Amino acid sequence: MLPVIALIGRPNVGKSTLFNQLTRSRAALVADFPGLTRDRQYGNGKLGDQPYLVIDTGGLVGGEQGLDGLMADQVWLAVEEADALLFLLDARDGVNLSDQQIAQRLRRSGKPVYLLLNKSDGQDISPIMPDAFALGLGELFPVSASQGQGVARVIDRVFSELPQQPDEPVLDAAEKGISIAVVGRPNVGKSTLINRMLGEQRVLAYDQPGTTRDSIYIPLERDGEQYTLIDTAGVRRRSKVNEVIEKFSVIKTLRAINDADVALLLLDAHEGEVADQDATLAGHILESGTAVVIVINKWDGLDDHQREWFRSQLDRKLPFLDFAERYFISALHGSGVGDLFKAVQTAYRSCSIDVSTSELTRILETAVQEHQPPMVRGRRIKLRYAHQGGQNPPVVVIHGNQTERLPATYKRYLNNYFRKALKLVGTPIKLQFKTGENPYEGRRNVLTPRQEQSRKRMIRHVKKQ
Ligand SMILES: Nc1nc2c(ncn2[C@@H]2O[C@H](COP(=O)(O)OP(=O)(O)OP(=O)(O)O)[C@@H](O)[C@H]2O)c(=O)[nH]1
Ligand SMILES: [Mg+2]
Repeated sequence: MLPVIALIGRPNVGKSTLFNQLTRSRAALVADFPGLTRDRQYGNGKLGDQPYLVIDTGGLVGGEQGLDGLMADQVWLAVEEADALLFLLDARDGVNLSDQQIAQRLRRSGKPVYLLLNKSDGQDISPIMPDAFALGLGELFPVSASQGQGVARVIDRVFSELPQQPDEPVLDAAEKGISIAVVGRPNVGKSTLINRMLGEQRVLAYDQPGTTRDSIYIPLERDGEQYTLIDTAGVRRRSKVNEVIEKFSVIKTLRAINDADVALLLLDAHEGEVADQDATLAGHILESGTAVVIVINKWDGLDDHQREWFRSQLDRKLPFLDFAERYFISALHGSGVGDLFKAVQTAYRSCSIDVSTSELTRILETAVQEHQPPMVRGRRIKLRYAHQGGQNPPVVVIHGNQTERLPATYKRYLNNYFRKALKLVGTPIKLQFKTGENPYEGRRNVLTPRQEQSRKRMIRHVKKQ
Protein backbone atom coordinates (compact mmCIF):
# COMPACT_ATOMS: atom_id res chain seq x y z
CA MET A 1 0.00 0.00 0.00
CA LEU A 2 1.07 3.58 -0.70
CA PRO A 3 3.30 4.73 2.18
CA VAL A 4 2.32 8.00 3.83
CA ILE A 5 4.95 10.42 5.15
CA ALA A 6 3.94 13.37 7.37
CA LEU A 7 6.05 16.50 7.86
CA ILE A 8 5.95 17.89 11.39
CA GLY A 9 7.65 20.80 13.11
CA ARG A 10 7.50 24.32 14.48
CA PRO A 11 6.42 27.22 12.23
CA ASN A 12 8.93 28.28 9.63
CA VAL A 13 11.28 25.28 9.88
CA GLY A 14 10.75 24.53 6.19
CA LYS A 15 7.97 21.93 6.07
CA SER A 16 6.27 23.42 3.03
CA THR A 17 9.59 23.86 1.27
CA LEU A 18 10.35 20.18 1.86
CA PHE A 19 6.84 19.25 0.72
CA ASN A 20 7.47 21.04 -2.59
CA GLN A 21 10.80 19.28 -2.96
CA LEU A 22 9.27 15.85 -2.28
CA THR A 23 6.40 16.32 -4.75
CA ARG A 24 8.28 18.15 -7.49
CA SER A 25 8.50 15.31 -10.00
CA ARG A 26 4.75 14.81 -9.95
CA ALA A 27 4.13 18.54 -10.24
CA ALA A 28 6.15 18.60 -13.45
CA LEU A 29 4.09 15.78 -14.92
CA VAL A 30 0.82 17.65 -14.57
CA ALA A 31 2.18 21.13 -15.30
CA ASP A 32 0.77 21.03 -18.85
CA PHE A 33 -2.83 20.70 -17.72
CA PRO A 34 -4.47 24.12 -17.46
CA GLY A 35 -6.98 24.79 -14.71
CA LEU A 36 -5.42 22.42 -12.20
CA THR A 37 -4.52 23.80 -8.81
CA ARG A 38 -2.42 21.40 -6.83
CA ASP A 39 -3.31 20.39 -3.31
CA ARG A 40 -0.84 22.13 -1.06
CA GLN A 41 -1.32 19.74 1.81
CA TYR A 42 -1.41 16.24 0.30
CA GLY A 43 0.98 15.43 -2.52
CA ASN A 44 2.22 12.48 -4.55
CA GLY A 45 5.90 11.84 -4.90
CA LYS A 46 8.13 9.15 -6.29
CA LEU A 47 11.63 7.96 -5.49
CA GLY A 48 12.85 5.59 -8.18
CA ASP A 49 9.88 3.30 -8.77
CA GLN A 50 8.42 3.73 -5.32
CA PRO A 51 5.50 6.17 -5.06
CA TYR A 52 4.60 7.76 -1.75
CA LEU A 53 2.22 10.31 -0.29
CA VAL A 54 3.38 13.38 1.66
CA ILE A 55 1.33 15.43 4.12
CA ASP A 56 2.37 18.96 4.98
CA THR A 57 1.08 20.14 8.35
CA GLY A 58 0.73 23.51 10.03
CA GLY A 59 3.46 24.59 12.40
CA LEU A 60 3.18 23.37 16.00
CA VAL A 61 4.40 25.28 19.03
CA GLY A 62 3.68 22.48 21.49
CA GLY A 63 1.02 22.55 24.22
CA GLU A 64 -1.54 24.32 22.00
CA GLN A 65 -4.88 25.42 23.41
CA GLY A 66 -8.11 26.94 22.10
CA LEU A 67 -8.21 27.59 18.35
CA ASP A 68 -4.58 26.66 18.01
CA GLY A 69 -5.53 23.43 19.68
CA LEU A 70 -8.02 22.63 16.92
CA MET A 71 -5.37 23.25 14.31
CA ALA A 72 -2.96 21.07 16.25
CA ASP A 73 -5.60 18.31 16.36
CA GLN A 74 -5.36 18.17 12.58
CA VAL A 75 -1.63 17.65 12.85
CA TRP A 76 -2.04 14.78 15.31
CA LEU A 77 -4.64 13.24 13.03
CA ALA A 78 -2.04 13.28 10.26
CA VAL A 79 0.44 11.67 12.65
CA GLU A 80 -2.07 8.92 13.33
CA GLU A 81 -2.66 8.20 9.66
CA ALA A 82 0.97 8.36 8.54
CA ASP A 83 3.43 5.48 8.27
CA ALA A 84 6.51 7.61 8.94
CA LEU A 85 7.06 11.03 10.50
CA LEU A 86 9.69 13.53 9.43
CA PHE A 87 10.29 15.91 12.32
CA LEU A 88 12.05 19.08 11.15
CA LEU A 89 14.32 21.31 13.19
CA ASP A 90 15.77 24.57 11.93
CA ALA A 91 19.54 24.10 12.02
CA ARG A 92 19.98 27.88 12.26
CA ASP A 93 17.87 27.97 15.41
CA GLY A 94 18.42 26.17 18.65
CA VAL A 95 16.30 23.34 20.01
CA ASN A 96 13.68 24.88 22.32
CA LEU A 97 10.89 23.77 24.63
CA SER A 98 8.39 23.47 21.76
CA ASP A 99 10.68 21.05 19.97
CA GLN A 100 11.01 19.00 23.13
CA GLN A 101 7.24 18.84 23.63
CA ILE A 102 6.64 17.86 20.01
CA ALA A 103 9.40 15.25 20.15
CA GLN A 104 7.89 13.71 23.26
CA ARG A 105 4.49 13.31 21.63
CA LEU A 106 5.97 11.96 18.43
CA ARG A 107 7.88 9.35 20.40
CA ARG A 108 4.67 8.30 22.14
CA SER A 109 2.91 7.84 18.79
CA GLY A 110 4.91 4.68 18.25
CA LYS A 111 5.49 5.64 14.60
CA PRO A 112 8.99 5.75 13.13
CA VAL A 113 10.30 9.31 13.55
CA TYR A 114 13.17 10.79 11.53
CA LEU A 115 14.85 13.90 12.91
CA LEU A 116 15.80 16.33 10.15
CA LEU A 117 18.14 19.29 10.65
CA ASN A 118 16.84 21.54 7.92
CA LYS A 119 18.52 24.61 6.43
CA SER A 120 21.91 22.99 6.92
CA ASP A 121 23.08 24.41 3.60
CA GLY A 122 26.15 26.56 4.30
CA GLN A 123 25.60 26.13 8.01
CA ASP A 124 27.74 24.64 10.74
CA ILE A 125 25.35 22.23 12.44
CA SER A 126 27.67 21.14 15.26
CA PRO A 127 26.37 23.68 17.84
CA ILE A 128 22.84 22.30 17.73
CA MET A 129 23.76 18.62 17.58
CA PRO A 130 23.97 17.88 21.33
CA ASP A 131 20.49 19.30 21.98
CA ALA A 132 19.11 17.56 18.90
CA PHE A 133 20.47 14.21 20.05
CA ALA A 134 19.03 14.84 23.48
CA LEU A 135 15.53 14.72 21.95
CA GLY A 136 16.00 10.97 22.01
CA LEU A 137 14.99 10.34 18.41
CA GLY A 138 18.21 8.72 17.31
CA GLU A 139 20.11 9.56 14.17
CA LEU A 140 20.22 13.14 12.81
CA PHE A 141 19.64 13.81 9.14
CA PRO A 142 21.10 17.12 7.99
CA VAL A 143 19.11 18.30 4.95
CA SER A 144 18.45 21.35 2.89
CA ALA A 145 14.82 21.39 1.81
CA SER A 146 15.36 24.33 -0.49
CA GLN A 147 18.41 22.80 -2.24
CA GLY A 148 17.18 19.23 -2.04
CA GLN A 149 20.35 18.04 -0.29
CA GLY A 150 20.07 14.93 1.85
CA VAL A 151 16.37 14.51 1.06
CA ALA A 152 16.56 11.38 -1.08
CA ARG A 153 18.72 9.71 1.58
CA VAL A 154 16.01 10.20 4.23
CA ILE A 155 13.25 8.87 2.00
CA ASP A 156 15.42 5.90 1.09
CA ARG A 157 15.87 5.19 4.76
CA VAL A 158 12.14 5.55 5.43
CA PHE A 159 11.37 2.98 2.74
CA SER A 160 13.99 0.53 3.94
CA GLU A 161 12.54 0.64 7.46
CA LEU A 162 8.83 0.50 6.66
CA PRO A 163 7.19 -2.41 8.44
CA GLN A 164 6.58 -5.39 6.19
CA GLN A 165 3.09 -5.44 4.73
CA PRO A 166 0.95 -8.21 6.16
CA ASP A 167 0.56 -10.95 3.58
CA GLU A 168 -2.26 -10.00 1.27
CA PRO A 169 -4.59 -12.70 0.05
CA VAL A 170 -2.96 -13.96 -3.10
CA LEU A 171 -5.20 -13.11 -5.99
CA ASP A 172 -3.98 -13.45 -9.52
CA ALA A 173 -4.86 -10.71 -11.96
CA ALA A 174 -7.71 -12.72 -13.50
CA GLU A 175 -9.34 -13.30 -10.12
CA LYS A 176 -9.02 -9.70 -9.09
CA GLY A 177 -10.14 -8.37 -12.44
CA ILE A 178 -10.34 -4.63 -12.87
CA SER A 179 -10.17 -2.76 -9.58
CA ILE A 180 -12.47 0.23 -9.27
CA ALA A 181 -12.13 2.90 -6.57
CA VAL A 182 -15.36 4.73 -5.83
CA VAL A 183 -14.27 8.13 -4.53
CA GLY A 184 -15.94 11.41 -3.65
CA ARG A 185 -16.72 13.82 -0.84
CA PRO A 186 -18.88 12.70 2.06
CA ASN A 187 -22.56 12.12 1.21
CA VAL A 188 -22.22 12.19 -2.58
CA GLY A 189 -23.69 8.67 -2.55
CA LYS A 190 -20.71 6.32 -2.62
CA SER A 191 -22.31 3.61 -0.51
CA THR A 192 -25.60 3.82 -2.37
CA LEU A 193 -23.76 3.45 -5.68
CA ILE A 194 -21.71 0.52 -4.44
CA ASN A 195 -24.83 -1.27 -3.25
CA ARG A 196 -26.38 -0.69 -6.67
CA MET A 197 -23.33 -1.99 -8.47
CA LEU A 198 -23.26 -5.06 -6.29
CA GLY A 199 -26.96 -5.72 -6.84
CA GLU A 200 -27.69 -9.28 -5.85
CA GLN A 201 -24.00 -10.03 -5.71
CA ARG A 202 -23.85 -8.14 -2.47
CA VAL A 203 -21.28 -9.59 -0.12
CA LEU A 204 -22.04 -10.01 3.55
CA ALA A 205 -18.62 -8.92 4.75
CA TYR A 206 -19.43 -5.56 3.31
CA ASP A 207 -21.82 -4.77 6.15
CA GLN A 208 -19.03 -4.78 8.65
CA PRO A 209 -17.63 -1.31 9.01
CA GLY A 210 -13.92 -1.08 8.37
CA THR A 211 -11.56 1.06 10.30
CA THR A 212 -11.29 4.68 9.19
CA ARG A 213 -7.96 3.87 7.71
CA ASP A 214 -8.73 0.99 5.47
CA SER A 215 -10.87 0.80 2.40
CA ILE A 216 -13.02 -2.26 1.84
CA TYR A 217 -12.26 -4.49 -1.15
CA ILE A 218 -15.29 -6.22 -2.60
CA PRO A 219 -15.01 -8.83 -5.35
CA LEU A 220 -17.75 -8.71 -7.96
CA GLU A 221 -18.65 -10.55 -11.12
CA ARG A 222 -20.72 -9.00 -13.83
CA ASP A 223 -21.44 -10.34 -17.34
CA GLY A 224 -18.66 -12.88 -16.89
CA GLU A 225 -16.11 -10.20 -15.99
CA GLN A 226 -14.30 -9.96 -12.67
CA TYR A 227 -14.02 -6.68 -10.79
CA THR A 228 -12.91 -5.55 -7.35
CA LEU A 229 -14.77 -2.58 -5.93
CA ILE A 230 -12.79 -0.43 -3.51
CA ASP A 231 -15.16 1.24 -1.08
CA THR A 232 -13.69 4.38 0.47
CA ALA A 233 -16.88 5.45 2.24
CA GLY A 234 -16.17 6.54 5.78
CA VAL A 235 -17.51 4.95 8.92
CA ARG A 236 -21.02 6.26 9.14
CA ARG A 237 -22.96 7.24 12.18
CA ARG A 238 -26.25 8.98 12.73
CA SER A 239 -26.17 12.38 14.34
CA LYS A 240 -28.88 13.85 16.59
CA VAL A 241 -30.82 15.22 13.64
CA ASN A 242 -30.69 11.79 12.09
CA GLU A 243 -28.46 12.90 9.30
CA VAL A 244 -25.86 10.43 8.16
CA ILE A 245 -22.42 11.81 8.82
CA GLU A 246 -19.45 10.34 7.12
CA LYS A 247 -15.94 10.56 8.42
CA PHE A 248 -13.83 11.51 5.46
CA SER A 249 -10.23 10.44 5.22
CA VAL A 250 -8.26 12.06 2.43
CA ILE A 251 -5.46 9.56 2.89
CA LYS A 252 -7.72 6.58 2.53
CA THR A 253 -9.14 8.06 -0.64
CA LEU A 254 -5.73 8.81 -2.13
CA ARG A 255 -4.50 5.33 -1.31
CA ALA A 256 -7.52 3.78 -2.98
CA ILE A 257 -6.97 5.89 -6.11
CA ASN A 258 -3.38 4.74 -6.21
CA ASP A 259 -4.37 1.11 -5.78
CA ALA A 260 -7.13 1.09 -8.40
CA ASP A 261 -7.06 0.53 -12.15
CA VAL A 262 -9.95 2.93 -12.63
CA ALA A 263 -11.37 5.62 -10.34
CA LEU A 264 -15.04 6.56 -10.38
CA LEU A 265 -15.09 10.19 -9.28
CA LEU A 266 -18.54 10.70 -7.80
CA LEU A 267 -20.09 14.21 -7.77
CA ASP A 268 -23.36 15.36 -6.25
CA ALA A 269 -25.57 17.23 -8.74
CA HIS A 270 -27.95 18.26 -5.97
CA GLU A 271 -25.17 20.39 -4.52
CA GLY A 272 -25.58 22.63 -7.55
CA GLU A 273 -21.89 23.13 -8.04
CA VAL A 274 -18.57 21.36 -8.33
CA ALA A 275 -16.93 22.13 -4.99
CA ASP A 276 -13.27 22.89 -4.41
CA GLN A 277 -12.88 19.56 -2.67
CA ASP A 278 -14.21 17.79 -5.79
CA ALA A 279 -11.66 19.63 -7.91
CA THR A 280 -8.89 18.76 -5.45
CA LEU A 281 -9.76 15.07 -5.62
CA ALA A 282 -9.90 15.29 -9.40
CA GLY A 283 -6.44 16.84 -9.35
CA HIS A 284 -5.13 13.96 -7.25
CA ILE A 285 -6.55 11.45 -9.69
CA LEU A 286 -4.78 13.23 -12.54
CA GLU A 287 -1.53 13.36 -10.59
CA SER A 288 -1.69 9.66 -9.79
CA GLY A 289 -2.24 8.81 -13.45
CA THR A 290 -5.13 6.47 -12.64
CA ALA A 291 -7.81 6.16 -15.33
CA VAL A 292 -11.03 7.93 -14.42
CA VAL A 293 -14.75 8.11 -15.16
CA ILE A 294 -16.66 11.16 -13.91
CA VAL A 295 -19.96 10.07 -12.41
CA ILE A 296 -22.54 12.76 -11.69
CA ASN A 297 -24.93 11.34 -9.12
CA LYS A 298 -28.42 12.49 -7.98
CA TRP A 299 -29.28 13.50 -11.54
CA ASP A 300 -32.92 12.73 -10.72
CA GLY A 301 -35.26 15.53 -9.70
CA LEU A 302 -33.37 18.34 -11.47
CA ASP A 303 -34.94 20.60 -14.08
CA ASP A 304 -33.33 21.39 -17.43
CA HIS A 305 -31.89 24.63 -16.22
CA GLN A 306 -30.22 23.01 -13.23
CA ARG A 307 -28.81 20.27 -15.39
CA GLU A 308 -27.43 22.74 -17.92
CA TRP A 309 -25.86 24.69 -15.07
CA PHE A 310 -24.17 21.63 -13.63
CA ARG A 311 -22.74 20.66 -17.02
CA SER A 312 -21.22 24.11 -17.37
CA GLN A 313 -19.76 23.72 -13.89
CA LEU A 314 -17.96 20.57 -15.03
CA ASP A 315 -16.39 22.40 -17.97
CA ARG A 316 -15.35 25.30 -15.79
CA LYS A 317 -14.06 23.48 -12.70
CA LEU A 318 -12.62 20.29 -14.19
CA PRO A 319 -11.17 21.37 -17.57
CA PHE A 320 -8.08 19.25 -16.91
CA LEU A 321 -10.20 16.07 -16.90
CA ASP A 322 -11.66 16.77 -20.35
CA PHE A 323 -10.46 13.33 -21.49
CA ALA A 324 -12.72 11.54 -19.03
CA GLU A 325 -16.19 10.28 -19.90
CA ARG A 326 -19.11 11.70 -17.95
CA TYR A 327 -22.05 9.63 -16.78
CA PHE A 328 -25.18 11.10 -15.28
CA ILE A 329 -26.85 8.66 -12.93
CA SER A 330 -29.15 8.16 -10.01
CA ALA A 331 -27.63 5.66 -7.61
CA LEU A 332 -30.82 5.78 -5.58
CA HIS A 333 -33.09 4.79 -8.48
CA GLY A 334 -30.45 2.80 -10.31
CA SER A 335 -30.66 4.69 -13.58
CA GLY A 336 -27.43 4.77 -15.55
CA VAL A 337 -25.57 2.52 -13.11
CA GLY A 338 -25.31 -0.43 -15.52
CA ASP A 339 -23.50 1.73 -18.08
CA LEU A 340 -20.66 2.37 -15.66
CA PHE A 341 -19.21 -1.10 -16.20
CA LYS A 342 -18.78 -0.42 -19.90
CA ALA A 343 -17.17 2.92 -19.07
CA VAL A 344 -14.78 1.19 -16.68
CA GLN A 345 -13.83 -1.35 -19.36
CA THR A 346 -13.17 1.39 -21.90
CA ALA A 347 -11.02 3.39 -19.49
CA TYR A 348 -9.13 0.27 -18.45
CA ARG A 349 -8.40 -0.73 -22.03
CA SER A 350 -7.20 2.79 -22.74
CA CYS A 351 -4.74 3.05 -19.88
CA SER A 352 -3.23 -0.40 -20.44
CA ILE A 353 -2.80 -0.05 -24.21
CA ASP A 354 0.39 -1.39 -25.86
CA VAL A 355 1.37 0.42 -29.06
CA SER A 356 4.28 -0.33 -31.37
CA THR A 357 7.02 2.18 -32.05
CA SER A 358 6.16 2.29 -35.75
CA GLU A 359 2.55 3.19 -35.07
CA LEU A 360 3.44 5.89 -32.57
CA THR A 361 6.00 7.30 -34.98
CA ARG A 362 3.42 7.32 -37.78
CA ILE A 363 1.01 9.25 -35.59
CA LEU A 364 3.75 11.69 -34.64
CA GLU A 365 4.58 12.24 -38.32
CA THR A 366 1.00 13.04 -39.28
CA ALA A 367 0.60 15.32 -36.28
CA VAL A 368 3.72 17.24 -37.32
CA GLN A 369 2.58 17.37 -40.95
CA GLU A 370 -0.75 18.84 -40.01
CA HIS A 371 0.72 21.38 -37.65
CA GLN A 372 4.45 22.03 -37.53
CA PRO A 373 6.28 22.83 -34.34
CA PRO A 374 7.36 26.48 -34.18
CA MET A 375 10.73 27.91 -35.20
CA VAL A 376 13.03 28.74 -32.32
CA ARG A 377 15.96 31.08 -33.00
CA GLY A 378 15.58 30.53 -36.71
CA ARG A 379 15.63 26.75 -36.38
CA ARG A 380 12.58 24.53 -36.55
CA ILE A 381 12.09 22.13 -33.64
CA LYS A 382 12.33 18.60 -35.05
CA LEU A 383 10.37 15.66 -33.69
CA ARG A 384 11.65 12.43 -35.22
CA TYR A 385 10.13 9.35 -33.65
CA ALA A 386 8.18 8.10 -30.69
CA HIS A 387 8.02 4.95 -28.61
CA GLN A 388 5.95 3.84 -25.67
CA GLY A 389 7.65 4.35 -22.32
CA GLY A 390 5.04 2.89 -20.01
CA GLN A 391 1.45 2.00 -19.23
CA ASN A 392 -1.16 3.04 -16.67
CA PRO A 393 -1.15 5.75 -17.88
CA PRO A 394 0.37 5.41 -21.33
CA VAL A 395 3.68 7.25 -21.63
CA VAL A 396 4.79 8.37 -25.09
CA VAL A 397 8.48 9.24 -25.41
CA ILE A 398 9.16 11.60 -28.31
CA HIS A 399 12.67 12.02 -29.67
CA GLY A 400 13.90 15.06 -31.53
CA ASN A 401 15.97 18.13 -31.03
CA GLN A 402 15.39 21.36 -29.15
CA THR A 403 12.44 19.55 -27.55
CA GLU A 404 13.01 21.44 -24.32
CA ARG A 405 11.89 24.56 -26.20
CA LEU A 406 8.50 23.15 -27.23
CA PRO A 407 5.76 25.50 -26.03
CA ALA A 408 3.07 24.13 -23.72
CA THR A 409 0.39 24.78 -26.35
CA TYR A 410 2.18 22.50 -28.81
CA LYS A 411 2.57 19.79 -26.18
CA ARG A 412 -1.16 19.99 -25.54
CA TYR A 413 -1.79 19.75 -29.27
CA LEU A 414 0.34 16.60 -29.46
CA ASN A 415 -1.28 15.18 -26.35
CA ASN A 416 -4.75 15.58 -27.86
CA TYR A 417 -3.60 14.30 -31.23
CA PHE A 418 -2.19 11.09 -29.76
CA ARG A 419 -5.24 10.58 -27.61
CA LYS A 420 -7.58 10.89 -30.59
CA ALA A 421 -5.44 8.79 -32.92
CA LEU A 422 -5.20 5.99 -30.34
CA LYS A 423 -8.89 6.41 -29.43
CA LEU A 424 -8.07 6.71 -25.75
CA VAL A 425 -10.83 7.57 -23.30
CA GLY A 426 -10.59 8.17 -19.58
CA THR A 427 -6.83 8.17 -19.26
CA PRO A 428 -4.30 10.95 -19.48
CA ILE A 429 -1.29 10.44 -21.72
CA LYS A 430 2.09 11.49 -20.48
CA LEU A 431 4.45 12.86 -23.06
CA GLN A 432 8.17 12.81 -22.44
CA PHE A 433 10.61 14.56 -24.72
CA LYS A 434 14.17 13.52 -25.41
CA THR A 435 16.74 15.53 -27.26
CA GLY A 436 19.94 13.86 -28.43
CA GLU A 437 21.72 11.76 -31.01
CA ASN A 438 21.45 8.39 -29.32
CA PRO A 439 18.43 8.53 -27.09
CA TYR A 440 18.31 4.76 -26.58
CA GLU A 441 21.67 4.57 -24.95
CA GLY A 442 21.47 2.89 -21.58
CA ARG A 443 17.74 2.24 -21.72
CA ARG A 444 17.59 -0.96 -23.73
CA ASN A 445 16.59 -2.99 -20.74
CA VAL A 446 13.23 -1.22 -20.50
CA LEU A 447 12.11 -2.23 -24.01
CA THR A 448 9.79 -5.16 -24.67
CA PRO A 449 10.95 -7.58 -27.38
CA ARG A 450 8.52 -6.05 -29.82
CA GLN A 451 9.70 -2.56 -29.00
CA GLU A 452 13.26 -3.77 -29.45
CA GLN A 453 12.43 -5.04 -32.94
CA SER A 454 10.73 -1.80 -33.83
CA ARG A 455 13.66 0.08 -32.46
CA LYS A 456 16.05 -1.71 -34.80
CA ARG A 457 13.73 -1.13 -37.72
CA MET A 458 13.44 2.48 -36.76
CA ILE A 459 17.18 3.01 -36.50
CA ARG A 460 17.70 1.41 -39.94
CA HIS A 461 14.97 3.63 -41.26
CA VAL A 462 16.46 6.75 -39.73
CA LYS A 463 19.96 5.93 -40.99
CA LYS A 464 18.69 5.58 -44.56
CA GLN A 465 17.36 9.15 -44.46
N1 LIG B 1 18.50 28.30 3.55
C1 LIG B 1 17.41 27.55 3.62
N2 LIG B 1 16.21 28.11 3.79
C2 LIG B 1 15.12 27.33 3.86
C3 LIG B 1 15.23 25.92 3.73
N3 LIG B 1 14.00 25.39 3.84
C4 LIG B 1 13.15 26.42 4.02
N4 LIG B 1 13.79 27.59 4.03
C5 LIG B 1 13.20 28.92 4.22
O1 LIG B 1 12.57 28.99 5.47
C6 LIG B 1 11.37 29.77 5.42
C7 LIG B 1 10.17 28.97 5.94
O2 LIG B 1 9.91 27.88 5.07
P1 LIG B 1 8.47 27.16 4.99
O3 LIG B 1 8.68 25.98 4.13
O4 LIG B 1 7.41 28.10 4.62
O5 LIG B 1 8.27 26.72 6.51
P2 LIG B 1 7.03 25.91 7.16
O6 LIG B 1 7.62 24.97 8.14
O7 LIG B 1 6.18 25.35 6.12
O8 LIG B 1 6.30 27.07 7.96
P3 LIG B 1 4.75 27.02 8.55
O9 LIG B 1 3.90 26.37 7.53
O10 LIG B 1 4.45 28.45 8.79
O11 LIG B 1 4.82 26.24 9.81
C8 LIG B 1 11.23 30.20 3.98
O12 LIG B 1 11.74 31.50 3.85
C9 LIG B 1 12.10 29.20 3.22
O13 LIG B 1 12.60 29.75 2.03
C10 LIG B 1 16.54 25.35 3.55
O14 LIG B 1 16.75 24.15 3.42
N5 LIG B 1 17.58 26.20 3.50
MG1 LIG C 1 4.06 25.63 5.74
